[in-house]
Amino acid sequence: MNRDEPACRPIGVNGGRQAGMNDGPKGLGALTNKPHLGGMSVPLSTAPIDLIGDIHGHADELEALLKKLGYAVKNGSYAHPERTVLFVGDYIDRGPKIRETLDLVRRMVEAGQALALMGNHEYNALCYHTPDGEGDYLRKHSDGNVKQHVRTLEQFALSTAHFGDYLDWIMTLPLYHETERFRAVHACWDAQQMATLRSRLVNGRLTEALLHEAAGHGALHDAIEVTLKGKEIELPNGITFRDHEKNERTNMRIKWWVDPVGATYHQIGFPTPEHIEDHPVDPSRLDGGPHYFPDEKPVFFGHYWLNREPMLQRENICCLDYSVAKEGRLVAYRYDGERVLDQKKLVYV
Ligand SMILES: [Mn+2]
Repeated sequence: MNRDEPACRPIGVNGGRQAGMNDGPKGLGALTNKPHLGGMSVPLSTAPIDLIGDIHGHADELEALLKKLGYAVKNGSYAHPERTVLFVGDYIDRGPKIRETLDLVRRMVEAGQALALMGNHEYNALCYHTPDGEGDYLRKHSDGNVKQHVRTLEQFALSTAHFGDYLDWIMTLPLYHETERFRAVHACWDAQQMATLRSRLVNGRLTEALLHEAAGHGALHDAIEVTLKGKEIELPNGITFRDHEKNERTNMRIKWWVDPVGATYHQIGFPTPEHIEDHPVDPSRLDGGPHYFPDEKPVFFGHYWLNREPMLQRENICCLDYSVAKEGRLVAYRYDGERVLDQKKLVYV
């Protein structure tokens, strides 16, 4: 596809974003400092919260899950008398109701009922639609990338301006969330990469300048890649496999909470591709900080397209992505501040 065609035109990212949106009375500031939860005055960090996994345009399942969790529409937005929601990202891509999903999530955020993190698909969309100043875009308009982004753009075909407005909103989403009780991120919490994000992002969020910087090489690029897409390890002996998109891969995603020292590929893969011979892992092939320890705060994330019955990975590790976009489940964890997570608090449709 030619980049001059309407579906590929850069929209929204360079203008029209509401100045000071991050500092307004809504969003993170309201949630962490002055929550208005049905008249209660409790800091969200200790308030009950429902963490919800990757939605990928499945708005019907999202509504069903919210209702199952006791949320109901109030003043145009889903709300619960005592609880709020944290979404771990990936609202777009696939379908069939990307626009409805964005509308629902955004309304909850703007009503102070939810916090929405950025997923890799939102980040990719920002890069795809942002000119690099040299005649291309921060995410190249290669055939593969065009094919991926068109699925989302098709649903906004009648109103690219509307999607531009959503890109501006996506730009305001934080890349991580941490309270004294728990942590949440789209794909991976790595101490070293998080230190980079804490020192570089503005209130956990990107700016226009940081978006451009991250598209190049360097510490910020690496930190965003790992945080939004996960940690990977190169497979031994030139072994490759095909992922769920049928792309040939030379790396596999790993359980970043497992000590790689003494582990084998089967033990550390998340998931381990079929037909991979089991060998000890060479930990020197892994970048970044140490693995996530069992005595750290519970951490919630999505991203991994799991395809089994929802279960905890460990008592402080909870992946919430069970492939709703591939006939799987949309999953939530009902969190009440506990240090040790409880399998029975996973709720799904
Ligand atoms: Mn993802």
